[in-house]
Amino acid sequence: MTQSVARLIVESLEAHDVDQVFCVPGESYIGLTSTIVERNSIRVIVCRHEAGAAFMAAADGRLRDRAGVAMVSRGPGLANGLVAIHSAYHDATPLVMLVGQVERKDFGRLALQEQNYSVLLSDITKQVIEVNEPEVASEAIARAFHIAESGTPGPVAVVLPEDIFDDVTDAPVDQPRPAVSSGPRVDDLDRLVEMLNAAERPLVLVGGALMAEAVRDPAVFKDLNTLAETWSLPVSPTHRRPQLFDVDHPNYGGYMGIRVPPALINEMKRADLLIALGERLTDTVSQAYSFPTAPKPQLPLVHVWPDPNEVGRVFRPDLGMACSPHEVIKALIARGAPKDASRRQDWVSGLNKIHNALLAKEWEPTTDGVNFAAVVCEIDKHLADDATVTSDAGNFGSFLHRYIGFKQSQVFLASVVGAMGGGVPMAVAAGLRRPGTQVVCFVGDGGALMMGNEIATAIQYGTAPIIVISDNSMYGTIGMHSYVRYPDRPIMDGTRLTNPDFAAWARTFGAEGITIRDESEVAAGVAKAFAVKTKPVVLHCLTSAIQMSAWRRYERADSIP
Ligand SMILES: Cc1ncc(C[n+]2csc(CCOP(=O)(O)OP(=O)(O)O)c2C)c(N)n1
Repeated sequence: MTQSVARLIVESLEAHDVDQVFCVPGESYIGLTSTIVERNSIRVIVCRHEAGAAFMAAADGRLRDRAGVAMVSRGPGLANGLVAIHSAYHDATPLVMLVGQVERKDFGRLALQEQNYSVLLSDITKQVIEVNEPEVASEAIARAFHIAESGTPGPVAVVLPEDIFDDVTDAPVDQPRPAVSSGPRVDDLDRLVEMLNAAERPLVLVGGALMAEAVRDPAVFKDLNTLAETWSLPVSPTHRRPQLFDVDHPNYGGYMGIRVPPALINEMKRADLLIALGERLTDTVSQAYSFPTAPKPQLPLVHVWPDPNEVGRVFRPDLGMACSPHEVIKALIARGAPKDASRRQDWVSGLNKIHNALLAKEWEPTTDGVNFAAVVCEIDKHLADDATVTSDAGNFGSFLHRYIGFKQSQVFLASVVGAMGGGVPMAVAAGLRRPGTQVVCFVGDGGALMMGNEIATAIQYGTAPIIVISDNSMYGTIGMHSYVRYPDRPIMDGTRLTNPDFAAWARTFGAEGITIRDESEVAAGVAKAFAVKTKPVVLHCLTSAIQMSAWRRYERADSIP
């Protein structure tokens, strides 16, 4: 059947289960947008910034373990979205970007907003697919999804010239390629069992690839818990994956986040076997390549990640397994734990004791604003078992990881690589995908004005996130880094911010705005925010700058002007 390229692309998206796309419209792909709207099978979420649209699409993808879809205009539109594409690339998050392009007859003329996307995106996408012939349009969509979702997931861009959408073709819809995954080799399993049996102090890190599998199959959590309990293994969720293990599980071996506190990392370093299960072992997780050391780990390393190009890329593991981490867990359970696994109980309990001590809900008083710990602990009391928590990047995030008792039934979304701007859009996406459930977003005053404009999108589409702003009047993380690296230099002018009244700002969007100025107002302010439910709430917290993170304070308070 002959049909337009635009129609063929929409049917191809439908074939890939796409039910919503995030965009800022542009004339370069108006033929596609209008066809989607006319056909009315896919919801178009119109955003305020392309980074917002792409962060939302990435979050939507993570919530379904499918590639989310963003549509952006050529040149400036795509340029605005780069931060989210970069983040998805580092975070191994599947994402399909549909990018407008100038008309084919003008290629190479530096026509209005023209850009060579194969060059521009070469280092932050898995592939750029340029569609210049109507016949390959559907094949391009199918390839984009397959590449975005396979191996190490990531972003793929499909570049669509403005004049191609009205071309007609009789090419059929190219159906989705079946998902490809593999289980462990028998020889490798034998070796893994041998190593595990011999280990007195093994440590299991769990990360993003296991998280992705859990989205499709909740049995992942049950199996992980069974493995930990029967084989006597401590389990440590890695940076920005805190909900992979229940915080109060006795086998919790401590959160392997950014800069693990000394008491915990020193004990972790006593491990005699490290098993990374679905964790890439990034700079952050490996504590800047010091645990494990790169390229040769200081202890035996088993690296399980579903992509042979990744296993062995940075670290030289003693055993590399390019397969599904869940399959490894299931295979170990099937083999049965060794009879003397319980000999490791002291090791497990020792780590767990440190973990619990670190997470004690205690904090020091502050004189220059609310200690954000008080707010986060109060919010933790209100969080439902199926809540979604999103986080922007910044030091306020350390309070979440210290004071929120995450559970496997909850969802946590953030840019793992630490891009600012993702928190609010991810909360909007979570509200759309998980209607009727609690969504709480944490963001600093810096991040709030970087991408807080997407509150308008939340209002437009009827989602009701609670957006908690830690307003310490500074880019606090950078202030901290300056202070630590150059303690004698005056640092504040380079990081200080003058902010609006964020509660009043929220009200101009039609959201609720609540301000917390003092610790005595925390309980009532938080309760009021959770009671709203029908529209977005901004909980504006005037927080201490002296308490620079959950773990650190300025010793020289005089350095805060
Ligand atoms: C897009 C982007 N720009 C800059 C940075 C560098 N950066 C990391 S944290 C941070 C400060 C965040 O400030 P704020 O949102 O106020 O949170 P705080 O650290 O004060 O808690 C900056 C500028 C970044 N990670 N991402």
